[in-house]
Amino acid sequence: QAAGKPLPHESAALHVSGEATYTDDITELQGTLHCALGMSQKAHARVLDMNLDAVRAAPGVVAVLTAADIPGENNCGPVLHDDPLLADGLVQYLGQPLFAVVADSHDAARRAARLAQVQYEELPAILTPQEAKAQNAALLPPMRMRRGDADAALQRAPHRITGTFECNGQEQFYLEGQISYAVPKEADGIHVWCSTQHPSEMQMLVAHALGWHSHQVLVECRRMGGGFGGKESQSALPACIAALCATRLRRPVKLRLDRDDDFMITGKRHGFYYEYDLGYDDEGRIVGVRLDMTLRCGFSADLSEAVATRAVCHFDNAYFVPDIDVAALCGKTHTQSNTAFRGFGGPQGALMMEVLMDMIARRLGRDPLDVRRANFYGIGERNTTPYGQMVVDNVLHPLVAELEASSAYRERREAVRAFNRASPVLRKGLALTPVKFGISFNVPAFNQAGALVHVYRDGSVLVNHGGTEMGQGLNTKVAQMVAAEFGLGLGLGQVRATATDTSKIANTSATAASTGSDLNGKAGQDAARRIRRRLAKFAAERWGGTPDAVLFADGMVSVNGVTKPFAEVVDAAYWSQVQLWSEGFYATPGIRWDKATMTGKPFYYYAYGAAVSEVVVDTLTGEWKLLRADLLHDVGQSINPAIDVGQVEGGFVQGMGWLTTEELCWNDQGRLTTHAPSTYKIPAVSDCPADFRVKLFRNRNVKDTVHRSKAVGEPPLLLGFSVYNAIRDAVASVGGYRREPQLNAPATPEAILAAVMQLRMQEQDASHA
Ligand code: MTE
Ligand code: LUZ
Ligand code: MOS
Repeated sequence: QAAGKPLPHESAALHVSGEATYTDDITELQGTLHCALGMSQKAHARVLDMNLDAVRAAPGVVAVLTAADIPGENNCGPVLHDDPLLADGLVQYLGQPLFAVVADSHDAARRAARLAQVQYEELPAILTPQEAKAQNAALLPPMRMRRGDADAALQRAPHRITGTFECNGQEQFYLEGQISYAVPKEADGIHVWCSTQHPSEMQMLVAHALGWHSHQVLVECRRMGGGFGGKESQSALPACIAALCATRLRRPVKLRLDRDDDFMITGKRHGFYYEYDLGYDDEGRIVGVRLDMTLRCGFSADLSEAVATRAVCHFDNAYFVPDIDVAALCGKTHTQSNTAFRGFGGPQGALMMEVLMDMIARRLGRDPLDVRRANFYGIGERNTTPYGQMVVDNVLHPLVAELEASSAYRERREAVRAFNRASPVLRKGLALTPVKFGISFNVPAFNQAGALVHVYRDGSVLVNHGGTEMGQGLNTKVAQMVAAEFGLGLGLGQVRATATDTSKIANTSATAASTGSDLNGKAGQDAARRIRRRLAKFAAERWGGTPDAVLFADGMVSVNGVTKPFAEVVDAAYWSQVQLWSEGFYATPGIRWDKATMTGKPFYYYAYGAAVSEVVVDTLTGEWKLLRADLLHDVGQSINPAIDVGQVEGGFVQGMGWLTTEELCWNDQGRLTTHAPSTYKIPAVSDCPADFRVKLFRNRNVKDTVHRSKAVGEPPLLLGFSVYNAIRDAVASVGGYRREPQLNAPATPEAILAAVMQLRMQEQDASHA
């Protein structure tokens, strides 16, 4: 009964009443101290002297710790060991933590942290991906994926476009900032409550920082107030520093980053710089591409290698590219170390392709949808990706056809053209963009998960799994899958999910790559099935019939004409010494990846979707508004349509924010000048279109996923491209659709206005000539 129903999020009532407990809401133990970080004021410098006397003397200060006070490894980098907890002699970005202050209040700690007197010897800083590329400043070996002969294809292509493009990064802006609360336990143990997508990684990094074993560290997270990738690796800094201070002082220590500090210290989505060379034929079909991408990685590697890999594997998006040569450079910049953000490089790869699609269409004077269709992966032919995986589950043809009709795309294209002919100042734009997103961690081993299900004697069920809840509804979905096995619902006294806890499930993967419900749903189902099999065997022995014939439905267990409440059967089984709890495990089959050749089968399946957006742009001010958006997204057979629609809407709006209003600016000193909601603008409720039509595509995963569902967390973010492309379409109307707007992402009003003015000037020049 529970599977496939639009049930409310398990914590919905707690979220709206304010009762939901986040890390900062945990009742503080007596003697709790508060930590704040002192930050570098230079982007790249040697620290000549750090005078912390005034910090130590400040009111309320209990201790000040520096790199020298770290007993274990001074690192919180998840892959390479290049991410110091506290800078040790060298600073590599403005905002880098230099020391930790522990005081009796959060405010006292923050005030004291500003009193340090630091002398620097400044070093040259690299502040943009272009500079990193020019200086060949790379954090990792360059990456390259090739199929066929791109150069030969470009030579023979009837048409060619070359140029450069840029997209900026994006701050995760989780409503709950990074936070950890560390409490020392007996015999060198520590319990860390941490807002994290990756408790097992936090456990390991805390152990390394303390020079301890993993079994001494317990990390727990009931829920996050959003993660969006920002708490996949970078929850480690607060976790390790809080743990360090707590073990040193033998008192509970909380480290909560203030919003500004969170912006200044933690990494964001990678901004990209692209150089492209594209060949196409008269139909608009791509013949060959050469693409060179440079990532703004920041000062350390973090997850950038996997991000770059996903970017390279998503440049194709929905399209077959016969001859291709894509390179990616993990550029080192002296800025925050960029990290996971919803889509994990996929959006940056696919955005370039979607911009190119519109360029081809404009040059050929064809409708962009026709050009896109001509390039779609085929069914049966033209269906192998550049990395060698066959696209066997393509639903783009029917999906896009359905959206084209339901959104009245053709009629509205005509209407937009007619409107623009009659409107000198306000210009409308329309775009349909598709998405194909690969599901699985591109590090094959990470595709595993565990769960622990307890059935108590009263028939109530407690579910624990290795995934984390960040608002996306994972606990609800896993509880639904477990409830379904027992014929229960999610009501009171039935199935309840508990906090993620490293002492319950070991060696978990990050809740990331949208795989949370695929992996943990299967693991939870596995655990529940083991218990159910035991219950069925018991019931058949007690009441007759075969175990296979035992039915679990509507809170009852039936066999051989006997029907009993679930709780009664459970209690009877207990008295017959039946084990009523179980672990469960799942590993995605068949994932392969060869890093050297960049080929394999990195994805279990693909999720698809498409969106149509219509905007109106004021060409005198650059302001714009999204008038209507139609979204059609494939989640396979939905476990919970209410939650899935929420994910699709949220992803779309977050993608729109990235490409339009959210702008990260660093000044020439490397200081991030947009570090608070006053200067960094995420979309608000009022930015949602008044006419917002969101539908789930009727589908069933061809792969054996839990309930035949598909992952939904990240793919809809790419639907936001349609807003950006619609803005470009509106701007292009100023040049009679003959010229390409010079418009990078984000398309802020300033950038839109500049692009409009440039087109107007070009038009004037052309008419004078
Ligand atoms: N939805 C909410 N409400 N909050 C979040 O932080 N993170 C996104 C997505 N949806 C996020 C979210 C990201 S980056 C990922 S990878 C997935 O949720 C992770 O959860 P899942 O794998 O269970 O879908
Ligand atoms: N790969 C991926 C990863 O595709 N998505 C992720 O979130 C991720 N995280 C860590 C390592 N590889
Ligand atoms: Mo999501 S970026 O994979 O945490």
